[in-house]
Amino acid sequence: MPLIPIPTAIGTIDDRLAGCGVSRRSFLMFCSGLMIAAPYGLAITNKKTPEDVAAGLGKITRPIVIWLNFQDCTGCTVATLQSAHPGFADLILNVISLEYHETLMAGSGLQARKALEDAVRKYSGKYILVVEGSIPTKDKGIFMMLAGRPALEVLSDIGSKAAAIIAIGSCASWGGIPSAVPDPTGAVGVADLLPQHSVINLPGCPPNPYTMLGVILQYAADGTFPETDDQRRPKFAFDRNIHDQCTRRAHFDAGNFVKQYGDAGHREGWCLYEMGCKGPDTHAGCSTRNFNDVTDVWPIGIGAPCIGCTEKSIAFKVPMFKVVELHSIAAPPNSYAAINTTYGKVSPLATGLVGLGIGAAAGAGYVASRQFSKVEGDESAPGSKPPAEGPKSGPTPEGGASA
Ligand code: FSX
Ligand code: SF4
Ligand code: F3S
Repeated sequence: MPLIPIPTAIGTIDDRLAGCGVSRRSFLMFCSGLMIAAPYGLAITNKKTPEDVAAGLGKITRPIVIWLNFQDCTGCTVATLQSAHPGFADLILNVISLEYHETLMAGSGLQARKALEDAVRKYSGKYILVVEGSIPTKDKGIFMMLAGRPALEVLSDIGSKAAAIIAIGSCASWGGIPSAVPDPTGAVGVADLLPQHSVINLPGCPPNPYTMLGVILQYAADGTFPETDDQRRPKFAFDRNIHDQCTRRAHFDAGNFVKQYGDAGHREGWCLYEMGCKGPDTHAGCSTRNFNDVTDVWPIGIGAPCIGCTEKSIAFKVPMFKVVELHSIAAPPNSYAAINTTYGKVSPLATGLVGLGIGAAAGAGYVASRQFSKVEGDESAPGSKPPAEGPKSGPTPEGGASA
């Protein structure tokens, strides 16, 4: 992809930070946050230390960003608002140059419209367009009008003048929630309408803001997008399977499954597979990157199954509680011992090699037969008893703490 010249009047990130009194320490924290969010596969973070990352980033001319909202819930914007390193104010004022974002700007009506027109004219061919939300196509797109023009027309006009387009969220990537059956507006994503354009998809409902930031900064640094997969998703953020690094994975392997919200297994943090968790079929970094800069804040971390929001063929298409087929990964390895196994007894059979083999096979068969028990009301796990019901320490439903 050819290099896109970025206007120099905007200045470098270093200049801007120095001029605004943002501390070096704060910038280094931002850089280390990016390194954690994108440990590999992103050129700007492929460095040894946060200082090295800061040295590279500081020289980048602040990228010009125009952000359009179409059919969405504004969740992508809200997730970005929660970014802490840098804080949102630093992000939009010092790291990037956010020229237009109708949800965040003070102006409205004609004033806002003029700001958009001015930005598009001034930076034509040089800005990064971020699109949030899907675009209605049915009945010539009359379901969404912006200043009297269908969203379809606005996207085509402003998108064609952008240097590159980032489709943020599942709605902008391929339709998302508005495209769910019966899809009354004919909702599609940006790449469906501008297939020849330089469009990168950052699906998620919402996506992790660090992914967007990494992509924007890499583009500003050398005019390229990171390597993508066949769905235009950057590999650095979507190359891994949720299930592989899930904090509840040991429970899956041991066959410890939540059967009902609030049951004993749910309170103990057991695997949500039987509640419809789509983690085994979903590619995203949520299990390692979390949200809002707070450890374990992500769907499964707070006790909800993954709905596969980064997968075009899953979220809003497959019913939420439907159990997914296990394709690439095997069912829980039969050789794994149950988590709550008891110790201290040696089977007489296990004293010889033959005995070991027979014992393992018999035990594995028993575990496998119990891992996906279809017995109604069976809350137990193979080789274990479910955690006892009854009073526990910790928060009570009323909000107080029980002894
Ligand atoms: Fe919402 Fe964005 Fe979901 Fe969609 O995120 S969080 S419905 S992906 O367009 O605002
Ligand atoms: Fe985690 Fe879901 Fe996999 Fe269970 S099925 S280990 S909750 S990703
Ligand atoms: Fe989405 Fe699943 Fe992550 S629902 S936010 S991909 S855990």
